[in-house]
Amino acid sequence: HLVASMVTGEQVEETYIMIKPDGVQRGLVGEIISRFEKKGFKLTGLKLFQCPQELAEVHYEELKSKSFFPKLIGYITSGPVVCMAWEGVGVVASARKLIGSTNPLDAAPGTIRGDFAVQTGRNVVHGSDSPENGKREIGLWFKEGEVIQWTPAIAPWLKE
Ligand code: IDP
Repeated sequence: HLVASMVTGEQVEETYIMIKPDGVQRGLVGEIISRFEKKGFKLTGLKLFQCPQELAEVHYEELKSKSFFPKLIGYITSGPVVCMAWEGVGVVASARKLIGSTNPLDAAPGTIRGDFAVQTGRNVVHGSDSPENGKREIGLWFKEGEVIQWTPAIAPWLKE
């Protein structure tokens, strides 16, 4: 990985993707996972999880001063979420494109939020906003041993 990425200037990254409680309640789990799978990224972590208040607060600590923060914490802890780690070249920015704008009314059709949501407070899915935050968030949400390194058999059909 490392040598290939240094030669081509392409960086293998990790991102934390989470199906929020509304996505789980609305039966969108399969649909959302499918979009990342079909794109060609590698799933390295996956679990259904009831998020405790403290973890929600740490995950969203940058938004602590916002007026919507208490509601955001209430939303994220209101039911189970699906936690995922995905790996690939440029996966962080690409996943953000697949997810669409924060406000689903601004999100392009074809994106997850564009296709399945109407309000910022119920926008179905989370994706890390930088490679650094991808690593940080995977570290927050997954325990050691829950993220698996593996080689998909189709790898040569996705990257030359
Ligand atoms: P992002 O999820 O697209 O990266 P951020 O600005 O990082 O967007 O906000 C994190 C999450 O906080 C949003 O996905 C959304 O669930 C919630 N949020 C952001 N702004 C608002 C708001 O104005 N009202 C309610 N919830 C908000």
